[in-house]
Amino acid sequence: MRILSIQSSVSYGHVGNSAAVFPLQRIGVEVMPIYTVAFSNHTGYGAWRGPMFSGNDVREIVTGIEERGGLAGVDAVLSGYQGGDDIGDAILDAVDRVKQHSPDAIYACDPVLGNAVSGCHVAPEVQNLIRDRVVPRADLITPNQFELGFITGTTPTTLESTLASVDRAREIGPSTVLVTSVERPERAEDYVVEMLAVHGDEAWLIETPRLPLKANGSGDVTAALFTAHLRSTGEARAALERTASSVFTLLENTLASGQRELQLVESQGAYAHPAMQFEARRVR
Ligand code: PXL
Repeated sequence: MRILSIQSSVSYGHVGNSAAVFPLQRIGVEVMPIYTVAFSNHTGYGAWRGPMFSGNDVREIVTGIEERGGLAGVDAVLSGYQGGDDIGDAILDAVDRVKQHSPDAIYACDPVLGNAVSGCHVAPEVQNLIRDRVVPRADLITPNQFELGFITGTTPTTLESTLASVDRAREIGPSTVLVTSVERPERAEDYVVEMLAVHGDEAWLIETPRLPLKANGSGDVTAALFTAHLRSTGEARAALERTASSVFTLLENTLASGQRELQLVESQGAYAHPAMQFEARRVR
């Protein structure tokens, strides 16, 4: 399996490609990372150093890979958080060029906008670009519930309304949707986290205990593993169960370490041999 992954690099800690690449490699994926920024650390610290790259920088790297024949045999293009507003067009350009050389490749887009608690944390022009031009071109999207609402102009809250919003999203373009956090006021328990995967005519829901930590980069690992597992198994259930298992163990290890950054390398066994401690339930 070969994945072209267009995301951030950070030297200290793990977000973007610095979170996605190693777990993918650990499960045997040949990753071609392209960097959108080269920062010292993630922006959650409030201060960071290092350059942002332009859309043209990204295009140059894609061209160089193309000249080596590296856009053939690609299974997926993966993109995440977009800093500048010209990166979106460069990503769409990369998707076009990959699909020319690898017609079966899918475009997996994590439409990073923000979350229900802190609101949107990307610039308004990037939000609109993602909703209006990027998502329609994606085959797989991995929004949280807040992002799903923004993309579809809906307010998903219950499981039913979340499924309806997913259907809306699928009319816009992507055939597969992974909702990475389903918050449901109809459920009293706030000690669980739910993820919902809709693919073909199946919808699968998985529940994991809610751990008391907010770790930057966990969404990037989730999107990367789900993309690879979906591509290799073709099954939403298997992809969801493996991904949830790996990410939960990663978060458990991170919590136990007392560190702020994901214990990404220490958790390597969880990617290759997930404990499979959770079972998905079919909800459609
Ligand atoms: O996890 C997404 C992400 C990507 N890139 C950078 C970030 C973050 C989240 O903090 O700071 C630079």
